[in-house]
Amino acid sequence: MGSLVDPAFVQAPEHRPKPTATETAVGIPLIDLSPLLHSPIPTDGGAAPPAISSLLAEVEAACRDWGFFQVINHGVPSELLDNIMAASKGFFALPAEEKWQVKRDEVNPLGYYNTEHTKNVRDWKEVFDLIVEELPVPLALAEPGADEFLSLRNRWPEHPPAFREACEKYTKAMNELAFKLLELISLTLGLPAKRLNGFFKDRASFIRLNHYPPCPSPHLALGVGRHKDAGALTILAQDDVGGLDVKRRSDGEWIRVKPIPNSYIINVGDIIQVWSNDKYESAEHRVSVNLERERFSIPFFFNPALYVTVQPLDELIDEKKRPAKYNAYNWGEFFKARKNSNFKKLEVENVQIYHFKKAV
Ligand SMILES: O=C(O)CCC(=O)C(=O)O
Repeated sequence: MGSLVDPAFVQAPEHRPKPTATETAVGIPLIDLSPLLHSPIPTDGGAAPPAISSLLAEVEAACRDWGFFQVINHGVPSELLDNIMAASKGFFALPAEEKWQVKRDEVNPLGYYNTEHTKNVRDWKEVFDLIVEELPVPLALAEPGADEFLSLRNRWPEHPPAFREACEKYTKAMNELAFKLLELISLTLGLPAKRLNGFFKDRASFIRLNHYPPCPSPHLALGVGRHKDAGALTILAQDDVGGLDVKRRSDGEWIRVKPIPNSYIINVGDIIQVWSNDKYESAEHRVSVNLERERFSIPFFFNPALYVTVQPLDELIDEKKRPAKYNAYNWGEFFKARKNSNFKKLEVENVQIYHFKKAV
């Protein structure tokens, strides 16, 4: 079959999806968060109740072996997801001219766009980005010269009318879930539950609404090319179409994540990889598209403040036995470089955490 899409979307042969994705019975782990509905996360250093201890063991194994897991009984009311999904569908169904009224540009990376590139190949999708908390100006500055961050302001479309409210309510619920997950992960690293919370005081989290239209050449293009998430944690909602593929660590096979109603997909990002000094690794993933059905997904990217210096946590480092594997880097600078390279095709590879890896 030849290409029916613009060459800008065509992946190199080695990165094209196979005609059939591997949907295995043993996919990414499924974790039931209901123990959190009955017992609080222990923050006083005391022993965790048995239900929380076994939850921690599951989270630890999932972060270590996959970097990905799905959660159910997470406590997020389902109508919040229904409302934001409806808002997203309503927005993407608008005429192109109306969507362009709220388009992102090189200065403010928030709003609508349909020209994102991942690893310099165009993605088969359109997106709308919004920041969760609009940042007060001085806090947004990572360093002198990073004045692009002054323009991190949401662009709200006029239609559909419930769009803004649906996004804001959903965002609040995501923040709560993200902090619970962060605290669980901190405990699995042998740290106090709230050890990582301080990095998120002026957090630069954002939400993306993704729309993947049907694609005439799904064997050549991808909805999102292979990538790892640069932030701390991602909480993803997807509809029932399916298309998210995760690279299995044990054999490098792409595994399709099965849609489960009212669940969220969680993945650890590069920042947790660095904080944990590689105990946990952020996993490569991508999105396959299909011929017939459009697909919608909503990732929530839980990110620390832009001024945070990211480096392996002191408590997990031992100069002799477990030396730090990464040099420190500034999160705001990293975020800015990534956003720029996603906006347009560049001739060079965009910044990756392995650029900060220490020579051994
Ligand atoms: O749509 C999905 O399932 C994943 C989206 C994703 O990886 C992204 O937007 O970075």
